[in-house]
Amino acid sequence: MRLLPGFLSVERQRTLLAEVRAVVARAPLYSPAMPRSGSPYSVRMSNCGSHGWLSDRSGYRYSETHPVTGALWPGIPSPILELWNETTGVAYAPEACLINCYGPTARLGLHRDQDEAAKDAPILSISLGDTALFRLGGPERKSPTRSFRLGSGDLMILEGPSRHWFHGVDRILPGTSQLLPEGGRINLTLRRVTIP
Ligand code: MD3
Ligand code: FE
Repeated sequence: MRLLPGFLSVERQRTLLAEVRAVVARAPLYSPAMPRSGSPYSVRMSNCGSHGWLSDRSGYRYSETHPVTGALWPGIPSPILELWNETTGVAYAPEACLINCYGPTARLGLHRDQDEAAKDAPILSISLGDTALFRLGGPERKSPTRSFRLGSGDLMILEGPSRHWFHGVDRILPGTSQLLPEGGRINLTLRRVTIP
């Protein structure tokens, strides 16, 4: 895992935020349901890219279309693709950009990302807005965990073994960033889905 704290200048954060706003205008945030129970996540989501990550009663999967509008996901904006090229060191493009939107009380339980056929491709995480208390474990649910803060403009690259580790967001620290006028946090998770 590589953590790049403060990688993005405030100007670059604002550029990314404007691109995310334009995506969400076409592909609105929605509240996904958890498999089986159908309980809503506290995080609202949307996607851009050819593959969008979805969760609903029937499980987790990638879809080419928005679950509410039925439209194809918007493309991944070039400033976001440029960040992938700048930091991951791989020659192939990401296919999925999941947009996670956290209000002041939203959280994300400990889980692994394992819905991608491209199991060895890196994952790039971009944090915007309020700081998150992030938890990173190990290869098994019972592995010891540590927690650290992800602030606005921080990047995290998951590559090698860490790509498969358990992780989650314990909580958001409200009022820690001025980037989003409405408060809260936006995380962009870029992934390769199909085998390059
Ligand atoms: C560590 N999102 O959407 S991104 C997710 O901040 C997700 O919204 C979190 O976990 C968020 O699946 C964390 C950082 C991240 C992404 C993938 C990982 C951390 C990871 C894969 C392995 C280990
Ligand atoms: Fe994850």
